[in-house]
Amino acid sequence: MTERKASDLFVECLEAEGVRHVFGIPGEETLDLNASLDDSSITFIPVRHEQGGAYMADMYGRLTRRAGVCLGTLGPGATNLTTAVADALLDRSPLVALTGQADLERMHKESHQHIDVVSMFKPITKWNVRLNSARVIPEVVRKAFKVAQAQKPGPTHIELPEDVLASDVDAEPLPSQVGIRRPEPASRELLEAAAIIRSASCPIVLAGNGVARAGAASALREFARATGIGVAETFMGKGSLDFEDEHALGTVGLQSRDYAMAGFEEADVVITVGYDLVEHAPRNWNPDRDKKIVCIDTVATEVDEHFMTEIDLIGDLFHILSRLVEELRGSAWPVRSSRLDDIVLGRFEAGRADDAFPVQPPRALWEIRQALGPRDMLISDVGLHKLWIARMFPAHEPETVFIANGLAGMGIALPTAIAAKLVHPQRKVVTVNGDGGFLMNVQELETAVRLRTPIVNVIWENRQYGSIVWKQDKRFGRHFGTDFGNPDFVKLADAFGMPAWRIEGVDDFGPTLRRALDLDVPSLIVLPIDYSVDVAISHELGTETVAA
Ligand SMILES: Cc1ncc(C[n+]2csc(CCOP(=O)(O)OP(=O)(O)O)c2C)c(N)n1
Repeated sequence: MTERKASDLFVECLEAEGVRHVFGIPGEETLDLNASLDDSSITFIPVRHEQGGAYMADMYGRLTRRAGVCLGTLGPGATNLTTAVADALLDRSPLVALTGQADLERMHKESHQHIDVVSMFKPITKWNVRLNSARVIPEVVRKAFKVAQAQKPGPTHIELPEDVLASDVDAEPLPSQVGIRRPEPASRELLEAAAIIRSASCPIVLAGNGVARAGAASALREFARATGIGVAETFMGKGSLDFEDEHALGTVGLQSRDYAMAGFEEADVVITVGYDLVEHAPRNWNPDRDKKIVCIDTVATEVDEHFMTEIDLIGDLFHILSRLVEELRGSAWPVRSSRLDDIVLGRFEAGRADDAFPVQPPRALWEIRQALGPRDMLISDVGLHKLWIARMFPAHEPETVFIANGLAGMGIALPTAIAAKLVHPQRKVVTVNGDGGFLMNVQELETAVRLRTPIVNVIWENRQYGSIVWKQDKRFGRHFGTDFGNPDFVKLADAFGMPAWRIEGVDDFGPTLRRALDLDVPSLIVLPIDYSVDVAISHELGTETVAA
């Protein structure tokens, strides 16, 4: 063992965790840490706002299953991180946030830029600590990654007082343990669950965010094929089944009757798989509390009066689904059609022939689907466009359509797309944004240009906070506080040094999108959108149950 600067040891510990990138903005209180990063195998990626850096870490973690790392300095750097850290908590992304801090000896008194950052991070992290001594760096870093990556994944935070990182220390990194513990339910529980499902006259699966997170989509597909049981997906569960799979019942959650139209009304047993209640309250699909619920998840479930489960199968989703297939061999239910899917996909297909301009959402989504391959990625920002994507954009594979539906913060799409492209350079990445949300993290266009991450950003321009207009019009018959002007987005992109186009006719969108996707630099497309066609595409589907 050799004595060295604590910041060097800290970075060695990050290397031991397999960290390859740190996204953030350096500060005066992180001088030693940034110097140590500069001397390491880790690439520090400067961003243009800490929120952008934390969103990049969020997506990096989600796609790699290893915690993404972001850095901000004390005070304002730390406060700027919080929105995206909170997103990682509610969307279940492994993330480790690092913040600088003043010396330990000035923390007890009023002091420049000092706020109690650890208290601030408490409600938005799974675990959160101030590094009080250099000696414990190996334990603290290992714990931060272990907790962040454990099911259900989420953010942790380490505060780094400047004097602690500048001190000398003699210690070594602890080995990273990446093997995920794969606990299994007891055989008795599996048999009991199989018996409940076997006795069902009309079982149905509700698949959530956890399916992709646990890498269980192929097991779910096999479960559906072997049993005939249909699968409805939440917004974040999109792609658990290929939408063309005969067992796919569609994406539920936008309107009150989605669930009924997908088959929940007649269902007597609901099998939830990786379902996070943060997305849609179970009241929406179990209003009378009369469904028998078999819950398959990675950790013990939330309590909700509409989600009182018959049995919880807690453990590895892939394993549990495979075991249930064995137990249910011989019992097969008839494949059911979904009225929801018929309405939505019918409207989607009809979109191809819609030549209205400004463009209506179904046509815009139809063009994007044609331009992307099955494993390419569409990342939605938050607004009315998100509801259209959730409702209508058909997914072939898990982790190809990203809809932030936990925290649902505007401005998520651009920075997360940069990280997605870093992780999967061979896949095409498109973002769809409202003109409101896009400006919230527009500064990261510079990061995208600098990193040469060829993402295509499509802005649906309507000069309004569209989803709020939609809600206000419905409730009050008028809207207010929702209209704004825009910069000339093409000139703005040009100022960032990237190609951009404004679509002037509906038939231009598809070819322009293809052209942009062929480039090896980021680009931007402004698409005038007409939101007058209601996202609640059918009165049959009832009133809306979600906020954007
Ligand atoms: C950071 C943040 N602020 C406010 C909201 C509330 N909100 C949800 S959607 C929305 C409007 C989005 O407008 P825009 O980005 O233009 O997209 P559009 O609805 O027009 O598609 C607002 C204000 C939010 N989700 N996140």
